[in-house]
Amino acid sequence: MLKVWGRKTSVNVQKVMWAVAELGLPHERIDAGGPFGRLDTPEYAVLNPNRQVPVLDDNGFILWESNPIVRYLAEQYGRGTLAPEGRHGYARADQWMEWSITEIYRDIIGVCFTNFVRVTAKDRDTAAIAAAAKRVGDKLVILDRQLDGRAFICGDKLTMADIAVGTLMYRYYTLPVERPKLANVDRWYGSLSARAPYQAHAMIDWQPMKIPGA
Ligand SMILES: N[C@@H](CCC(=O)N[C@@H](CS)C(=O)NCC(=O)O)C(=O)O
Repeated sequence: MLKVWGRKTSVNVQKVMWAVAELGLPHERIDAGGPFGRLDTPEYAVLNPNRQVPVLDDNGFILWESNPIVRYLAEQYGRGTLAPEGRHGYARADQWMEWSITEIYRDIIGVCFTNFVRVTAKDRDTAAIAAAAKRVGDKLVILDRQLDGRAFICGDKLTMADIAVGTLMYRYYTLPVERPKLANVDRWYGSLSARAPYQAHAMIDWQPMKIPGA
């Protein structure tokens, strides 16, 4: 059976778990990271020498890095659904997965989320948050154009592209940051939020993760 190592509050674990749920794969998730520790053990270093979550174990095939895990699951178990058929369709979905990491991840998670959850209110860098939110808003204009006339990023079906980008969106929409009005992105996020697998794995309340004073 498929095993996923990682706490459910990790955005990168959420991405993998959402894919697993969309594919309907029998699985076991093992808590690791954050308050659960485990990452500094010698056994965990064998699974992932970076000592991070998530890690996938598919009957002995071990893989780390959330986007490659999602791509693997999509190709292995979701050809024609999460993994678009054909080189061009697949590459287009892959392009948006990469975009999520290179263009918006750092500002949403590394700057905004981190400042609201891991920094006390007194030390919060509000200028950095505002600048990051502005950069994300500008980038999401590009996504808004892509979603014009499309239900999902690559067309009428949910793909691995929606999983990679969409996982970040729950945090983006629930953080107290300035967001431009983007009708297509709002509609798309609304449709993700209506899916049971997204609700179960990506819409995880992050308020309890706040450090005291945050
Ligand atoms: N690029 C990696 C990043 C993994 C990562 O940053 N994981 C974080 C959680 S989101 C982690 O393991 N943090 C240590 C911990 O949870 O204790 C991926 O996409 O899988």
